[in-house]
Amino acid sequence: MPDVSWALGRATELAERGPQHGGNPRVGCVLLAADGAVVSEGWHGGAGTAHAEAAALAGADPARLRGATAVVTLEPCHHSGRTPPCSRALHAAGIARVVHAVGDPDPVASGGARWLAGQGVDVLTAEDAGVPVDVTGRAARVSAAWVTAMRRRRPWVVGKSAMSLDGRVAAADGTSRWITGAAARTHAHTVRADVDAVVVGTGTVLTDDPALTARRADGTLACHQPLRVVVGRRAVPPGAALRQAPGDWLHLPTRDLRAALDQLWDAGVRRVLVEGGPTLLSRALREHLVDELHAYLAPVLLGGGLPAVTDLGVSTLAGAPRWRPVTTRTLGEDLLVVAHRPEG
Ligand code: AOF
Ligand code: ZN
Repeated sequence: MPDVSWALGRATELAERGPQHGGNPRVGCVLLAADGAVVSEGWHGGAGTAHAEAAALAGADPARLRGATAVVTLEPCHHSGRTPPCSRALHAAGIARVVHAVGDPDPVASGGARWLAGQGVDVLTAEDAGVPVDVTGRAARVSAAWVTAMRRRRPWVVGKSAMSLDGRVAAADGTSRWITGAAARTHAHTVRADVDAVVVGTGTVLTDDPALTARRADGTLACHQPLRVVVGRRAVPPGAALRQAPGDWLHLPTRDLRAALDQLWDAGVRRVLVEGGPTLLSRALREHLVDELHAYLAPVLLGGGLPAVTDLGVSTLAGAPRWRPVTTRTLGEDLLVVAHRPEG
């Protein structure tokens, strides 16, 4: 009996190799022969490249696929997009059983599970296949941001702030460079390189004049550059650094962040990093538009200055939203706390 739980754990690891930018989910796939041996594995390397199932099938000995089980983190697609449908490819290869962790919420691509079942393939959710909840949970988390964005039809929003231990992003005189150290700043650039768009307010452009490109520790540009977006009514000065830096940028002259996100969604943006400053981040939080928070905490105390977040309408502790911590890690002398918003 193939160990489907192990295979789903492995498929999750494989999925994590894929990018979070580009508009497609991270997906991993393990093909198991009837005797439980691994036939092959695959993952999705980003929009326009082979899907996880197709990648796994491509690496398999066709003779070993008759009666095999495909274990996938996401329901196989059933559409011809940039690549052919995985549902048909799995069926054509003779796969007898498909186990998937979560359904595909994309109305254009979904339907693979039902179609495969109609062809006589044994289609099971991971839960129905008896996979432990912690393994299924990890498999679901690998594409959760993308799934949530698809369901809501708005980009997944990561809000970032680099602050002192007492929650300030600038000292009383406005100085803010640099609160966090090199390791934290390098990490923030890897996050920039894995989103579709980075969003800042006009205030940040005027005070910090950021280039907003994704750079490596040595200063060279990362392979993937996010679309750089400035939101707000004030003009972007002709000499602004972001105008000089390579890559696309966009000014959305509105205060309506929700409308800006809708516009970005229509342009194919699925994952956004709201980088600042505190005015924009606070507004995004107030409007419940932030899904994931990245708080970089530096061991410095300012005792005054500009707070990272203001005016959330919280008047008593019991009324304060408690975010769900996802990970905590040290970066040099700094600490990074990643948390998801309470409602999921
Ligand atoms: C899968 N396996 O590895 C991925 C899936 O434009 P395409 O052809 O890349 O299709 C994108 C859609 O396919 C995407 O919106 C999602 O519904 C599904 N992604 N499906 O079976 C994969 N990446
Ligand atoms: Zn597919």
